[in-house]
Amino acid sequence: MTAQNERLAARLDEAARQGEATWQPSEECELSVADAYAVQEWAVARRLKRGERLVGVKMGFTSRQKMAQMGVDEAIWGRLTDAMLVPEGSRVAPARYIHPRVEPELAFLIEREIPPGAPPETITSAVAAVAPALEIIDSRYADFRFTLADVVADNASAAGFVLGAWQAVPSSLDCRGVLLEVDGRVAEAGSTASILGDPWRSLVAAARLAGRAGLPLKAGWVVLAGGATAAVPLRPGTLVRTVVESLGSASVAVAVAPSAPQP
Ligand code: 0L1
Ligand code: MG
Repeated sequence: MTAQNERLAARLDEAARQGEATWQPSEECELSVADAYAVQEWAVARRLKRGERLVGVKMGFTSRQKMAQMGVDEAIWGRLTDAMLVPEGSRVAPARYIHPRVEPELAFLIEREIPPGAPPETITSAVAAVAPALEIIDSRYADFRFTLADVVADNASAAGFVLGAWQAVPSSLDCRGVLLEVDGRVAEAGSTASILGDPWRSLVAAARLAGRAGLPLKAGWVVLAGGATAAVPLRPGTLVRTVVESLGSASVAVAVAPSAPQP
């Protein structure tokens, strides 16, 4: 770890802790994607030192549109800790985030450790269950503006996740309808096909990318496969729910922001 990467990791970690945006590494230095993953690992290591536990990984840029927008042909990944888990149906405090957005996802529960380099059949057969999920993304950068390396360093904007009830693994997961509702109204509609064409492909990519970093997917871990629709702002006082065809739902409420003190 270079002194520069260590400094970037500390700055990003502090921005997440304080819920305050910071500037992009690309504004002050040249950061390769490999360096950005090192910054991500170091920033998450600071969380682990404070007592958080790694509980899985998330995939990002898993839709063709997002990849094209970023000019990349590979998805990115980030690390999930237990402190990011928001219990299903609970109420989160908006002050915890900077400018959160929420997107509907599919989650995999890993039953057996997947060693780096495992073939696709080993990866898919290591899954115990699947669940509808919501991911809360909260870029630590102003206006959600970033380069590829910036967002990788920022742990792929990971901030929170909600898991619906785990379900037995169905024979196929592609082309399931997905709704994202805000206060009972459909805000976005999509399909699990938007997740790399098939969420199983995203799981295989997650095992490959994390494995490349020397991180085997462990028993009990969760893999968030990627957004099935565009993300929408997570606004105070709203209830957000996703419904995934034949798999159920996951929801989260956002508390009303505390009112400003009266003069
Ligand atoms: O989970 C995602 O696909 C988001 C990856 C990071 C990019 C963003 O913050 O939109
Ligand atoms: Mg996501």
